[in-house]
Amino acid sequence: LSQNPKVVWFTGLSGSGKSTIAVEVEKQLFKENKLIYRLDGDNIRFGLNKDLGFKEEDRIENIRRISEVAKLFHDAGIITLVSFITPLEKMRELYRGIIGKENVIEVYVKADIEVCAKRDPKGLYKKAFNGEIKHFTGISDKFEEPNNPDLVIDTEMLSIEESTQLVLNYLNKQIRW
Ligand code: GGZ
Repeated sequence: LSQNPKVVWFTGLSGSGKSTIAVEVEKQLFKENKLIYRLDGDNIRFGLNKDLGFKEEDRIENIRRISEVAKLFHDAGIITLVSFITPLEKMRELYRGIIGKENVIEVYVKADIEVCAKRDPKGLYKKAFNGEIKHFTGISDKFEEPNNPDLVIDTEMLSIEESTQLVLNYLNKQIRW
């Protein structure tokens, strides 16, 4: 457990690298025997939030519930890595309000929409361009760049290893393990 646990909230476009980096950070901290937990689409959108889609009100409710869960983990002293697009600044204000601004580290995983669309690891951008997926972030739905992130990770410039290291360095400065 940590004396001053943090919620590390990764925001960024689909395909920007949020989950990849969060997984790598988790692996490294796990190796160091740190107590951590990771929340992402795979364990939240298929369970707790399986009733929610991608309309704005659903995304807001998605973020609200995730924030409440992250707050519980934080209360328990567990460092929590949270990786969701979180496309609008009002959603980021929502999680800061619920978890407490001082308890959150906001990491903007940055890559241009063209780059994400080219990576297209799951073929979702192709579907969004074809109109098969509506409300797709960055294509037919809004993504606002964060106003004041604690850390910006430019995945067009940095490797996964370098990106992971930047997050770990930042955490090691902030957290008393
Ligand atoms: C954006 C979508 C959509 C739409 C399905 N828009 O790259 P992925 O696949 O694995 O991660 C994306 C994930 C986004 O869910 P979040 O819960 O992170 O979004 S939010 O924070 O805005 O609530 C993507 C997939 O779900 N996906 N449809 N329309 N991403």
